[in-house]
Amino acid sequence: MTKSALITGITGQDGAYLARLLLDKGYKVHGLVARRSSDSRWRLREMGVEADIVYLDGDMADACSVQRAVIQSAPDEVYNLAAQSFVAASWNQPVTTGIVDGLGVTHLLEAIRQFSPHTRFYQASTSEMFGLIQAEQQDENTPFYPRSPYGVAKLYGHWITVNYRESFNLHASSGILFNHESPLRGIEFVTRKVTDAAARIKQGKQQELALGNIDAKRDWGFAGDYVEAMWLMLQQDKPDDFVVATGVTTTVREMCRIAFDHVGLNYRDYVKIDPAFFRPAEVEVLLGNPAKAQRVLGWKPKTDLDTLIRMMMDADMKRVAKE
Ligand code: NAP
Ligand code: G4F
Repeated sequence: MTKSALITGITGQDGAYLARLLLDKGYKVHGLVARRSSDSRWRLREMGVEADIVYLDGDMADACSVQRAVIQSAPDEVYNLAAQSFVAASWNQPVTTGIVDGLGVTHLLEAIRQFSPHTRFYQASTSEMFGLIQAEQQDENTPFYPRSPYGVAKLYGHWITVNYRESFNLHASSGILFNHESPLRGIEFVTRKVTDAAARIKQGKQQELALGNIDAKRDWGFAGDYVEAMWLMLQQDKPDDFVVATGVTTTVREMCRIAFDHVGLNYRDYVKIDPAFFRPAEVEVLLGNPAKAQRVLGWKPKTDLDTLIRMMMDADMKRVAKE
């Protein structure tokens, strides 16, 4: 029997990779898409899946539309990827971030509880919940200490997922994913900002690159690997929470070096520090321990940072050349 999936946030980076994965596995894929004044399906076109998806209008802030999407898609699995996901923007839009990333999760869980309680649910939780880290390497038992309105909203989303699992016996799992990137990453995130700028500088279309805290460290993986972990969580008999990470942490500075090196440039000649890109409260370092995901799900990251940044650089070099 063909399985039905509903993906919120299908037009985002992870949504595009997950849609491809589920279509390849034979799922009927539905996508909740918020009304935008300009085209938001470019990533789905890049993945070659735009025509294969059933689109449902809706917004995570609008409980009625979320409920209708659940009823119309009759999903075996729901992947809640929709979010205002840019940490820096969350200080400027704290209420929207709280509604979409926090309360929006309840809209979806409540629709599932009332209309489709057999549906398995995945919540896109984040390593930003660890924020001011309470352990050198973070795992499922590390206490949370979010440092941004985004992290706080996501923590609500995480705990309401746990609560609905425990209260109503829903098959609801939370993936605590560390940073993951790809050529489809939004340009505002630091990896894409750097690979795009390095490509432009190499091709004479930009002179320098302004960044904030380049001493921050992140545990970066590849989005294509991470959506497999999401799917695996919903194939388990028991719902649970899982950290998904590489177990390696690297500074923004070193990531810049890798990107610029790849096109024969020295990042030190181009990167300028601009206080405008520093955050009101920073998450200085993140380092995940994916041992549980490996043990229970049989999941392991396949792509190291060097390979990932090279993949992004190659894609940006081609794209910038065509502009
Ligand atoms: P992304 O590229 O920013 O995609 C976010 C998606 O959410 C887009 O499809 C966006 O639609 C949609 N969206 C935003 N507001 C919405 C609303 N009010 N109603 C319905 N849809 C809405 O994010 P991503 O990198 O793919 O991440 C996917 C999820 O994982 C997010 O929840 C993010 O917070 C979480 N996460 C990401 C990472 C990471 O490193 N990438 C790590 C941990 C957790 P539009 O395209 O129309 O804007
Ligand atoms: O690429 P970033 O903006 O990602 P951040 O804040 O870690 O958040 C991403 O990963 C989270 C998982 O941990 C997700 F939940 C979230 O949705 C998002 O996908 O920034 C990474 C680091 C930060 O420390 C930031 O201060 O890079 C530093 N940075 C330095 N200069 C910069 C810049 N970040 C951005 N975006 N732009 C800069 O110019």
